[in-house]
Amino acid sequence: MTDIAGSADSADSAEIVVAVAGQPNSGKSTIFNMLTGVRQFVANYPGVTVEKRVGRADCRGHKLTLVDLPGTYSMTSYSLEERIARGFLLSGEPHLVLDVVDASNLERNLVLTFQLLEMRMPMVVSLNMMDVAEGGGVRIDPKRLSEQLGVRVVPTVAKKGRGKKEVCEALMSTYESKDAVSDFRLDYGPQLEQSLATVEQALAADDRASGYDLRWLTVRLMAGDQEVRKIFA
Ligand SMILES: Nc1nc2c(ncn2[C@@H]2O[C@H](COP(=O)(O)OP(=O)(O)OP(=O)(O)O)[C@@H](O)[C@H]2O)c(=O)[nH]1
Ligand SMILES: [Mg+2]
Repeated sequence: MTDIAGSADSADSAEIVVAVAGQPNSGKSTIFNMLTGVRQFVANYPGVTVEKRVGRADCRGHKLTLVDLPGTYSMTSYSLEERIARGFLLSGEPHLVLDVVDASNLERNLVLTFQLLEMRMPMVVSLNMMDVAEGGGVRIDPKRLSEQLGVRVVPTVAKKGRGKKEVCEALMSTYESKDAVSDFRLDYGPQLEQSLATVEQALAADDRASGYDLRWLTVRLMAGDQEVRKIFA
């Protein structure tokens, strides 16, 4: 599965690699800075000149390598940033995704969260900008959201360093739990679901699909994703 994946030489194998993903301006870099402090360096993604920010953190005695991904509204393949972010997630290098969500813009931000969940990687949601959300009268129940998404949800105010310990704890608990991948499944409605099932069945017998999550591959193919289509070209 190397066609659309872009790996990078950022971590020792003993380290836990965390990809920090999220929509533009959700506070990814602030969360990244909060967790890594000054232990940062800059590299490039293979083949492109886009800056790759990498940092180190210690969580509960474990060494973490964090990668601050470019901000993307979705996880398709329409822009260079999206291809880079998705390529890194699919490279097999990250063990965990930290999805930074702007709590004051929850509905729009969840579009990306759903796409990340469809990639079926162990994930933690940082419900950031809680101060802005609360200031605007938005009330979110993190526990309820966590139950609905099937992942740990941690309220944060990254700008003030609030939630650092809790994010660390959630990352480690997710890493250590055996059923770390959420079974959340977006329902596309009876008609589409029928078509998805047919395509997924066909893909199950196709060697080129091996190594990918079949449901994710099916959804992306049916959405006309050019990068994913290349796998079958
Ligand atoms: N009020 C408030 N501001 C925040 C919080 N977290 C981040 N910010 C601010 O929001 C702005 C955007 O934060 P960044 O960390 O640069 O966001 P980003 O997701 O890395 O943005 P891109 O890399 O451009 O996608 C900055 O001015 C931060 O200081 C928060 O929890 N509360
Ligand atoms: Mg940033």
